[in-house]
Amino acid sequence: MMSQGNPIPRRQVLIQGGAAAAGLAILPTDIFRGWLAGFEQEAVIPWVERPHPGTRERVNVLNWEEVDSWITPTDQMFRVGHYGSPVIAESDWNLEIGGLVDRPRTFSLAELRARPRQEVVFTLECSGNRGRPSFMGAVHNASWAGARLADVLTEAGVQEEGIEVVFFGADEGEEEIRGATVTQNFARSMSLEDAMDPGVILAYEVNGEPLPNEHGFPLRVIAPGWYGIANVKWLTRIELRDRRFMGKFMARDYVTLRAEERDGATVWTETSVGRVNINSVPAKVTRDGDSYAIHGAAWGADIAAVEVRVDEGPWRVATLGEGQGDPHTWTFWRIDWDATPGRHRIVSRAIDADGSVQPAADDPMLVNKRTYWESNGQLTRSILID
Ligand SMILES: Nc1nc2c(c(=O)[nH]1)N[C@H]1C(S)=C(S)[C@@H](COP(=O)(O)O)O[C@H]1N2
Ligand SMILES: [Mo]
Repeated sequence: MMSQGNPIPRRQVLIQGGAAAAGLAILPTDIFRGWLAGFEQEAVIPWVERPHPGTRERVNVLNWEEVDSWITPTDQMFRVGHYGSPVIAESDWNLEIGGLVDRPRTFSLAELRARPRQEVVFTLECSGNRGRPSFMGAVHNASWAGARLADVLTEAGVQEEGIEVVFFGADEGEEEIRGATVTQNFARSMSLEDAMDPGVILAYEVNGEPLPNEHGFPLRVIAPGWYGIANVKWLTRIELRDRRFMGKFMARDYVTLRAEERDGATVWTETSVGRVNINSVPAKVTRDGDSYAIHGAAWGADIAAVEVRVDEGPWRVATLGEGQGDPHTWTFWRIDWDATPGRHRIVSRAIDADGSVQPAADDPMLVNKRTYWESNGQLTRSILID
């Protein structure tokens, strides 16, 4: 039951001031307590467009209609491994730091665990999420713990010429590169400046447990604010280099190709997938007696507002729930809906703290994009009310 009625988001209360002052007594945490319990009592009305049957089993993505906890349980987290999923024994493993550093060294897992522990809740999204109709829930919101990368780099003593930090995974595959066939490890890089961000950790735990094998045991990079690809699993080596790194997952795969109009001419740009973009989806429609509600999630930015539109109606402001104010986690939202029988189209758009709006599906930015990565356009879903 939605016993708390139709609460006013705190931001709105503050804007409306005086008349709504009574609303200030409702703390955001009170507002959302009971929502999750409410979810269970409400009936979920399935979307008309179903993902392909068996999708969940095949690629292990979230089923949005089943999402009922803000933290994604570990067994429901999607996973991606381009070169399979190596199984590593802790006793056979260490982390090397090398290249342009004054004090190259190795760490055992115990040595990393003994360092100051940093925790972060982070919504990790595969940049291919929503790039195809069958790949719709490649996103999870989990709690990670690990050692701070910046401290490890500082201790290693990055040399003057060291500008690029390359992260190598234990997983490897055969690649054909300009006529040569080579065996390569999965690798991604960041500029030294990005790698020194105090939010980036070398994570050994997720949701309070050691990393499961498929999520990178024993150690992975967790880089809040970056697409999944930057979060290198099965990490074995961190290497400082004096020039840009152009490995497969930086410069060939995970490249966004886009046409941009400049002075009447078309310029094609190719950019490496990196920081996450603002996004939102309507997750489910629920019914409780005669009351309908639309629930969803928004992420990829400091979410200031989410607006929802049904058919050709006006955009209406949703109520933000758990996650509001944290730019690195998803924010749950919901809105009451006076549903009428028939088929309806529901679309959401997220707006960040700077006022930037999630692009419409027909925004030139998206229409002129030729690759499927970074598909963050507004999502329209259909539903049948009887
Ligand atoms: N070593 C390694 N790390 C990797 C990958 C990989 O194939 N190998 N895949 C990346 C991609 S594309 C994504 S979306 C995330 C997925 O993280 P998860 O499997 O823990 O959900 O891991 C990233 N880290
Ligand atoms: Mo990904």
